[in-house]
Amino acid sequence: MSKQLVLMDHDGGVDDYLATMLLLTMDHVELLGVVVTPADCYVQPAVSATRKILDLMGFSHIPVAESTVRGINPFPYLYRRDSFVVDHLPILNQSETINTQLLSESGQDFMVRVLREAPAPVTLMVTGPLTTVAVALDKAPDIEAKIQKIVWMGGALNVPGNVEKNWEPGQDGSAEWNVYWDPISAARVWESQIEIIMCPLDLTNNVPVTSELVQKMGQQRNYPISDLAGQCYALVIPQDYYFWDVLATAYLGHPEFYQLREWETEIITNGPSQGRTKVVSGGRKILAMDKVDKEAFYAYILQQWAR
Ligand SMILES: [Ca+2]
Repeated sequence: MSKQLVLMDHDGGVDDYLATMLLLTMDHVELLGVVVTPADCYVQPAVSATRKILDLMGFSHIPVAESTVRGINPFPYLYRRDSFVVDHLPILNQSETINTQLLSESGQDFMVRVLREAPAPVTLMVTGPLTTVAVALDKAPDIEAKIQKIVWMGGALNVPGNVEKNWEPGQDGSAEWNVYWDPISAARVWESQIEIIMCPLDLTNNVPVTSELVQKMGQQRNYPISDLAGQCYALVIPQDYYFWDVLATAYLGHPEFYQLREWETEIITNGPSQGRTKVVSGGRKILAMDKVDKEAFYAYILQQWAR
C-alpha cells in the first residue's frame, strides 16, 4: 500500500508541536516536510523546537523550512512566547547539536517545490493561518492540482470566535485566530477549487484538554513522547485549553472517528468581523468536522504517544 503524502504547515504554538508529534506516529503517512509559518510563535525558537522534535522522534531526515510570510493582525505575545519555553524543555536539549536540516529556501518556496516534485497529490495539514498556502498558490498556481486536500484547524461557523473583544478593540468577537491573523489569505484559499476539511471551534469547544488526561500522560512518562506531551500540556493547563491542532491532525489517522458536514461559507476580510468564517447560502462549499468520538480520540492520542 502506498503511503499518504502529507506536508505539514504549522505556526509554532504549543498545540502545533503536539500535532506534529501525532502526525509523526502515523505509519500510513509519509511526511514530506514541515513548514513553520511565523504566526502563533516567535519563529526562531519555533523552528528550533520543531527540528528538535523531529530529532527526538527519529525523523531527522525530514526537512524543515521557515516561511517568511507576514500576517495582518499579530497573535498576542503571551501566546507566542510559549515557543521559547518549548524550545528550552530539557527533553529537547539532551544533545548540543540538531540533526534535522533547516532549509535555506523559504517555507513558501519549499511548499511549491515539494508539491511540484511529488509523485502524487499531497494532503496539506495546516494548523496555523493559511498565508503560506495562499502565497505559494499565487507564486505557482499550477500547484493547486497537486494538492489533494487541505485539512485545516481554523474558523468558527456557528459559535463565537476566539479573538476576544477586549484584546482586539473594534472587533466583534466572531473571528477565529488562524483566520484573523490574515483573513485575505484565507479568502485567497477559499477562491481555489481545493477540497477543504476544516476543524472549527464549533467542534474543538467540545474537546477540552482535561487534567485527568494530562495526568495519564504522566503515568506513561517512561515513554519520551508522552513525557514531552505532558510537559507541553502542563504549560498551558491553567488556560482554557482545547484539542485544536491535535484534533484536526488526528483526522488523518482516523477519519472514521469524525462526522463531516458541508457548509457554504465566506471569509470576511475587513471591518469588525474581519476573520469571520461566515455561513452564507451560495458561499464556498467546505467540509467541517461536525462530531467526533471523543473517547476514541483521547484513547488514540494516549496510545500514539506511548513511544
Ligand atoms: Ca496553530
